[in-house]
Amino acid sequence: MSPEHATGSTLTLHQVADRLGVHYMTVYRYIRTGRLPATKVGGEWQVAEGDVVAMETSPTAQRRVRQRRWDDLLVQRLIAGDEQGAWQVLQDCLASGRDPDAVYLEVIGPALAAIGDGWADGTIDVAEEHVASAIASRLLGRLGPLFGRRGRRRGVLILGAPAGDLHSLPVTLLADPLRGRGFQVLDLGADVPATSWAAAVARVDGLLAVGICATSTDDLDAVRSTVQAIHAATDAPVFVGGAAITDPAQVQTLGVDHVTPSADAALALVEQLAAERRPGAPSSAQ
Ligand code: B12
Repeated sequence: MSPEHATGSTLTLHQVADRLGVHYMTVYRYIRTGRLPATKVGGEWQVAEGDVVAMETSPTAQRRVRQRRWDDLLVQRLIAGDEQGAWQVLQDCLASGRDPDAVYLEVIGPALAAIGDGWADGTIDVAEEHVASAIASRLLGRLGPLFGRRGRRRGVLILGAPAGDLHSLPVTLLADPLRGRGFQVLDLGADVPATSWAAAVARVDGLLAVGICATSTDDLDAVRSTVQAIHAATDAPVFVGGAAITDPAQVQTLGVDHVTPSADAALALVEQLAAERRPGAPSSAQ
């Protein structure tokens, strides 16, 4: 509780959530990240009402209300197992003027990350997280056609996750925005053995690049052997990104050509590789 708001009544996490019109997980995140002062009393978080008022009236909070927190709304529907409601949130978001890229990278991605935080904190159980993931997969399947683009393909890309890594959603979350930019993307999905990566890349002539998405930190050895197998089968550059790619020293041991710390960085890299591929374009090493 901050000293200047120490008087007055206190609210529970759920009461604060109702008051601010956000999911209780979001309030939990505010507390954990220090944005909302709180104290734990008998295992329950308590928040001074004055601190809630301060948050309600802050310019950031007001901007949020104006913009609507689409990711919060989506988290609520996903956790409730309400696929139709989740779909409606995304439709409303698109109708408000956000483009499909923003829906993927600024709404669905952060909503999934929030659900992962809740799972790690114990505020969301495994069943809720699994239901949310299954709905998210179906939502991406329904949204995918929005990224269709007519005209000549700008190059072929192969994306996927290494053996042992079951996270396919982050792959699709990048694959579709790349399709929207005119690239042909083969999405290999999750848990792809190194030999299958090698076979897949060898089947494509003139491959622009290969992207490995490593989400589970347990699977970095698999990334290393995947990179070796791909390099033995194609000259195409290999880039790696994803939540597991955090330690620069570790990254150096993976043997990749490029590292992409975010979806935006991955999109920019592919654009750069396509530009370099154009006849007469100067080539650049990393
Ligand atoms: C959904 C989910 C699952 C689902 C996956 C379903 C599916 N079909 O994908 C299931 C239930 C299978 C699952 C399993 C597990 N999960 Co999980 N999961 C998640 C969750 C909630 C969402 C993943 C997601 O889609 N994120 C959204 C995208 C946007 O996230 P992103 O990584 O930032 O993706 C972007 C970047 O990678 C970027 N990018 C940058 N460069 C590049 C390059 C390329 C080529 C690509 C494609 C993308 C890319 O673009 C992406 C798109 O924006 C995350 C939480 C989280 N924070 O992500 C946990 C999370 C990833 N899981 C976690 C864990 C621990 C597990 C399990 C070990 C749990 C368990 N005990 O069984 C298992 C691991 C199984 C395995 N062997 O892989 C941890 C990972 C911790 C770690 N770093 O190792 C997380 C972070 C949860 C947490 N907070 O602890 N999980």
